[in-house]
Amino acid sequence: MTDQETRAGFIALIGEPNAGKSTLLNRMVGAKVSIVTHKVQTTRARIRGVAMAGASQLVFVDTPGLFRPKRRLDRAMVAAAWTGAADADVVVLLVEANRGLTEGVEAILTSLEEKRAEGQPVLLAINKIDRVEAPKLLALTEKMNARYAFDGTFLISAEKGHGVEDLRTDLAARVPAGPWLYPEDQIADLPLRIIAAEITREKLTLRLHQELPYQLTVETEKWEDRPDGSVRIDQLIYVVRDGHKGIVLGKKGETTKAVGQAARAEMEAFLGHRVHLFLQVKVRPNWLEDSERFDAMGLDFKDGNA
Ligand SMILES: Nc1nc2c(ncn2[C@@H]2O[C@H](COP(=O)(O)OP(=O)(O)OP(=O)(O)O)[C@@H](O)[C@H]2O)c(=O)[nH]1
Ligand SMILES: [Mg+2]
Repeated sequence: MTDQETRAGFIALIGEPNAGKSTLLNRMVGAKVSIVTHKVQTTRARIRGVAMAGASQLVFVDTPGLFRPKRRLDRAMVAAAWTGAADADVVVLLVEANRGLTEGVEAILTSLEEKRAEGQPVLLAINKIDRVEAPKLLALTEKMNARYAFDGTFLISAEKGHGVEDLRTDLAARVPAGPWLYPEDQIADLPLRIIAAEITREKLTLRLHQELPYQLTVETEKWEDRPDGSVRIDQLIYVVRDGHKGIVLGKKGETTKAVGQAARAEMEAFLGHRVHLFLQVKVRPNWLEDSERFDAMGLDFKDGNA
């Protein structure tokens, strides 16, 4: 270490579903630790990724999208997101440039006004700027800042990387002085079995349509390191209906097979060694009301109480 004073802190990324929170976390960390899809409600629990900025360690907390929850899982997800914000040293609100100040963003700002801790900085990151013209960005920046007293505004493209380094530099100065919270080479604070389950859930979400991804969950059942350096991973895909099982399996099991291949390739890249992945689909009509499933996802079942 240099003689520079070290700093470290938690930065919560909040926003509507699909705003690009997980994409930003991955870009900050420089590796894919949180899954990303084009669909809303991809992230279900808080995911911590660790990034460095000079002598500052930035622990980014990716959160589920904030929306008006209807079901138990929704409520638990939204509660997890607000807990992430409450525990953070800095909050970054992501807003999509092309959508602007939507009703959903308005609702988040109203909640932020109530929930924001004394002195907690809130930054605005207008994301997906690669999709809109510059004059629109200026107007949105003004409109957002008229609505809420942000401590800073950043125009970014989490996907392309524009503006991300400016945000990183700003955050590096905002986190409190103190020792680092994680070893310098750690990139995520999430058990490997959960990361592996999330990878499979991402591939399923990308392949399946409509409500189905929402109604399934993936758990790693067994993790066996083999003497030859490879690992055997057994996972269960829980669905709520027989019909869903058929869809997840596909004709002659081809959907599960394709999902398994894509997931295995990504796990191998992440882990740096060979993976033997075994997927099994189980019908569990009540998994969405099953506290064990919530525990496995890292959610609090009671947070889902109506
Ligand atoms: N064009 C463009 N697309 C982006 C950008 N950032 C994210 N996306 C896309 O937006 C979609 C949603 O990204 P995510 O990172 O999964 O969004 P999220 O906010 O984590 O979504 P939830 O987990 O559902 O709340 C994906 O298809 C991303 O590729 C960006 O800067 N530009
Ligand atoms: Mg996400």
